[in-house]
Amino acid sequence: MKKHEKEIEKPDPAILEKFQARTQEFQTLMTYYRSAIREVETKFQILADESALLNDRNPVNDIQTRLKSPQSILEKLERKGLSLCWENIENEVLDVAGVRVVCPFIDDIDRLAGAFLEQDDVHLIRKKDYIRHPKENGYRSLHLIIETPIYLMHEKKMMKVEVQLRTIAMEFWASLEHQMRYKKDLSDELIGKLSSQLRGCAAISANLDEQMQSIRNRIDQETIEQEED
Ligand code: 0O2
Repeated sequence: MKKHEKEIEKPDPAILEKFQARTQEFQTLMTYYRSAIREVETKFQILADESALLNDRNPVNDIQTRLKSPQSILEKLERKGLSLCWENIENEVLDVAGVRVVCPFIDDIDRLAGAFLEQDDVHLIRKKDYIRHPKENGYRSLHLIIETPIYLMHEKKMMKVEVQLRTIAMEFWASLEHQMRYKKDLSDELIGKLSSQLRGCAAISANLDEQMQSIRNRIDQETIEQEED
């Protein structure tokens, strides 16, 4: 299983200044989020290891983690008309801690999400199913906002983490679409054309996921039948 943490982009000095005025406070909060990311990542690694052992197949292709940059946190708070403080970050920016789990097949997503949400110390806050209900632009993924404890020296603290589960095909599509969205020098005309092409690719990718799942199911069924004989 590959694992990597996205490099944190260099923040704008003016934004850094706002954060630096409360350095200690924010470093503490970010340390808590980093710990929560570790907890969630470990949970998925354990589920993947067990599945690989029982089914001879790893349901996790890749786990990516990221801590939202100070710049993005501030932008989100400003969009919501909120000031920069600990409470607003904790209550209103639900994706400071992000864990993305990339799976080979759609069924892997359902199984992993189910097993993860059944755990005693994982509390579901919000679920957005962009797989069953893709976004207008074709984006598909399962998004979960959960709360899970981290254990500190003298207290237990509940932390929110955004978990995104998607297939390899969904990840391929989303990373290209993300690049297009964040590329600032593309003309509106080109963005229009590329968006429409991407919508077409989203349909092809959804179809690919379905076909791959159906082949997977057929192989599994055959294996069961052979074992019964
Ligand atoms: P990055 O760089 O990936 O972190 P909320 O304020 O939480 O209620 P939000 O943040 O719009 O509303 O929540 P949502 O819809 O769950 O989406 C959050 C994240 O999902 C995004 O984070 C993306 O990672 C991903 N995402 C959602 N829609 C799209 C899409 O159309 N295309 C792609 N490529 N990714 C998408 P960020 O902060 O935008 O970006």
